[in-house]
Amino acid sequence: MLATIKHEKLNCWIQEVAELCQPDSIYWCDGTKKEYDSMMSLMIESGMAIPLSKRANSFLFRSDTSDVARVEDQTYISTLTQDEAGPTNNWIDPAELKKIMTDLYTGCMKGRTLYVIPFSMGPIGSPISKIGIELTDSPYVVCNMHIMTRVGTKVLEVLGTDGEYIPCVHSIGAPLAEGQKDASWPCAPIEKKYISHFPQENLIWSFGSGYGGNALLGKKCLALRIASAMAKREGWMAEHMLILRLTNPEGRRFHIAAAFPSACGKTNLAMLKPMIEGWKCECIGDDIAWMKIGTDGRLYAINPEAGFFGVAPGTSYDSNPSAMDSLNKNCIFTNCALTDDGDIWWEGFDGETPAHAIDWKGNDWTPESKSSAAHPNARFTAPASQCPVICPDWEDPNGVPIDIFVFGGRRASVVPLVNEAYDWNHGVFLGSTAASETTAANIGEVGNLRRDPFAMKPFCGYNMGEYFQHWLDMGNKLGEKAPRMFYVNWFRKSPDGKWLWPGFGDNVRVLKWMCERVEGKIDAIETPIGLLPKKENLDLNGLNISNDDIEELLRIDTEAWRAELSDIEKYFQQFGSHLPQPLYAQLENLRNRFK
Ligand code: TSX
Ligand code: MN
Repeated sequence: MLATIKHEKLNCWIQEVAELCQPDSIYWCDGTKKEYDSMMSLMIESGMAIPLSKRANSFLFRSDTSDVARVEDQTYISTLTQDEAGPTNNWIDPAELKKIMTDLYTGCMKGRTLYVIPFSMGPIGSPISKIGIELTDSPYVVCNMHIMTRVGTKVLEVLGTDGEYIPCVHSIGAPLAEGQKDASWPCAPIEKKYISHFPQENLIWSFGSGYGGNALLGKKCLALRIASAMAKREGWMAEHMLILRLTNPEGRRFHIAAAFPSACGKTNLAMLKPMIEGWKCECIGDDIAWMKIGTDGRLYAINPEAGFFGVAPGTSYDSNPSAMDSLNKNCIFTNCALTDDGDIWWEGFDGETPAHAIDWKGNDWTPESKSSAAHPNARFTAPASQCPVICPDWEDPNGVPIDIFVFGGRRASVVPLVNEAYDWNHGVFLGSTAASETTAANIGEVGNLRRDPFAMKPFCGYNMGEYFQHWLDMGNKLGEKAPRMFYVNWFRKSPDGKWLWPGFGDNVRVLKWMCERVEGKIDAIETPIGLLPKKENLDLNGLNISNDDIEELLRIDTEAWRAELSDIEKYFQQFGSHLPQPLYAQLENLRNRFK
């Protein structure tokens, strides 16, 4: 196969990386099932992969206890000036960072194979897709990339002799000495992990971690951080959004793209099972949307990924039946528990808790154990094609036309169930001020308010203030054809601490209201914070919810909003001169509407 690769720049770069990292051999991935199977066999032999007798062609992995999540503190946006990375990113001067990492990379693949993974983010050949080449010493990464992206020879054909690609270097940072026994999850110690992005040269360097977004470089690193910077330069959008198609009883289709911070159930919403008659929901993607303005002036979205890398704990037939039905075969499970009959298990799984299991650390576990059986950030990797509600057009190279943007967060109080933005700039204000209360599943104290603008705080590859400006610019280009914008909160609680809204499949009631707003069928109530539903326009048929609870869900607490105003003002200050003037104007308008 090597002989057929005539891309000189690509060959030179691989040679350079190989000379630095000194692998024992180089292997070009062709993306075939045969390749996947033989790679998995090697990992079963080495003890890294555990075949699951209950799920066909599915395997369990247990990571090192130091390597269980993305490492945001060690993730860098390395631009020429710190100002270009902005206040929400970690920054190191590119020359300095490359020096540090070149030292780490020196000899780091000794005793291992360097795998060359040609992959496409987006359907191969789509005008919105991008090609990446990941060089990695992790066979676990190769198998996950097979599921999460389109890997293989076809990608090289599209690349030809001088096509554009995004170079992605990855090493677990654990060279093997002659005769040394390998760890079951080799990686570097925490202080040596670096996830680095050089957006001005479309380059990714990752070292020391084999987990998730740190290692599967097509996802957060390429499709969000690097792509967001490319999108800014080229006039398109790379967003941390699910994409779904909602079809009403008359057969009219609405395409919705929605951004939520972690722990808000984005994957659950992406595969929503509508609880009202006659409405159908189909999933196009659960994490990332790439969007371009089409020849008709509308905004078209593709899902650049080919699989789901979902949080396992909490996923059940109750919370997300379609996700569960995607997991019966051809899946990779990481840091889940192993049951005695050879299946996986996690906290929140349907049915009875097993009396005994092996936990994510490989130790015996019983319900009496003090720690959880699965790690809170345990994951499944599943092919999107296995999702029973995957949209037949999910791989349409032209994408789907977006009608509605939804932003949201988890708020026990203050923020109502739903409100609509007055106009595009107001919607950008809502996205830029999005916030969520922290849960046990994320870092820091439980219940703290964390601003996560457009759910992009960890994923924006340039100055966040300039990113807000890009949103404003896109609105100007889209004009009348711009999607409508909404803000939701499924997580409001009553003063005595119970959930006010049933959530999950009943969220379609809120989406239905949005669709009817788009169709111009219903009017809404003008309030200081935006347009709220009239009670009678929310379809609550078959719901057991009191009038008092509905009023509380839609209540605007003026005192709490005054406090919110000053919090937003403080939060905006960090962006300094990069904060677009129209967002200050939106804050002023909001303040004035409360007068
Ligand atoms: O994913 C969630 N969604 C979106 C679903 C499409 N979750 C799970 C937590 C995030 C990982 C939710 N949790 C949602 C929600 O809409 N709402 C809630 C809060 C809630 C939890 C349990 C109930 C109701 C609301 N159960 C009963 O009332 C019986
Ligand atoms: Mn995500």
